[in-house]
Amino acid sequence: MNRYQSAKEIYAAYGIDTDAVLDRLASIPVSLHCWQGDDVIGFDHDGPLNGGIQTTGNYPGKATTPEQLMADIDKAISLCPGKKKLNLHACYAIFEEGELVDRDKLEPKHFKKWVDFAKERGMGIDFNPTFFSHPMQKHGLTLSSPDPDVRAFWIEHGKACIRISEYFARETGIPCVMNIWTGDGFKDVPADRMGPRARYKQSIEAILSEPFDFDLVKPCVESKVFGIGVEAYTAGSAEFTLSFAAEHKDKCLPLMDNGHYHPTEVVSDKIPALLCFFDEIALHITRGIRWDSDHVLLLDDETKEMAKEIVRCDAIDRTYMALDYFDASINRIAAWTVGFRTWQKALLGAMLTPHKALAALQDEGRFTELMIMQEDVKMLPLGDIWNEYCARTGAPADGEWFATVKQYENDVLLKR
Ligand SMILES: [Mn+2]
Repeated sequence: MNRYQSAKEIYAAYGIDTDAVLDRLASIPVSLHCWQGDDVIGFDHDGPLNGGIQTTGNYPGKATTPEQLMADIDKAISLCPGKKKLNLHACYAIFEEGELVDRDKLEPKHFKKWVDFAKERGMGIDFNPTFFSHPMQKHGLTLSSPDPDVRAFWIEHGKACIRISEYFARETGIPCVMNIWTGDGFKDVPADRMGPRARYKQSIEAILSEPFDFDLVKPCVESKVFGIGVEAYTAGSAEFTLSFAAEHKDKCLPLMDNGHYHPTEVVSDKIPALLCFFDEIALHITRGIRWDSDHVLLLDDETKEMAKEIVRCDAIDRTYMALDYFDASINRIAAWTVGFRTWQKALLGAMLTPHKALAALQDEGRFTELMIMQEDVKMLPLGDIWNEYCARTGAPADGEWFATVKQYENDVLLKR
């Protein structure tokens, strides 16, 4: 008997059909963020990344052209099992030679090459207006600015992005999640906390007044408790965005990024809370560490707990999952690969957990046995099922993919 057959029998004793789990896991779309490949720069400006986010590190070989970024994404997805979606930011518009279009005037045609790329690979596309790294950020504010010209510019950008998102959905046949996040905030104690939020609310409402089909475009609002340079206050706080989404349920979803909360808060606990009130929710999956919200995803306790909540709440089809992190200090293709494979492992572990039996112990008040069983299932042979999953999906096993990355680094990245 091989290791998979042996593990399959162990899980079967818990009532889990591992073959069915592997089929299901391979069908769950997870959005891969293009911005890990070039440190969140994009192709529409020469300036640095600024406006509440920052990359650190100077690892050689980052992509500087659309062709390079697409080649790097291809390399990463070839190393990852599972169904992918492509996550783009508006600053990744691709212009013709000599053409430059500002963000308020972007059109679907500026993303046609991405659509071709996604369609050739059978992927849907998610999208994000880019409210940072741009001179129309005034005193660090965009949609919440007191300057009506600044707000108008960014509202037009948001509306343009809704039109582009609908284009993505129609072209690929897969709904497009369009996430609104701004770094709007203040470095130090504000004199007015409500004014920026009132303007932010009106601005997002203005963006969502652009006509769109909610079955095709899924606008989201993402909160963040702080940013680099906006440590004291953000307009888009957790309460602000969650309340906004609740009040606009007919055309907006809440998006939780697990790096965007106070360090002792956990998104795993927030997932079932939101599922009581929203038909669908969206996640940015990342790893916060001290002041940074964007380290490469690893298989730590909270990552596993988030996946468990999605699975045991029977919410795989109600949750849009996207990775969101960027590390410029290590090989960027390895960063993508580690994070994507990690989330696959977290989902697999969650799907191989006997949730109904555990919940029954809770409901029956048998807390001693619940504790024991929760500890016991941690030692089940997850790795053997993971290896089978990689083999069935044609992805390399753990320990077998980094040589490919190193070869690509030598052949391609170091020659840039
Ligand atoms: Mn995020």
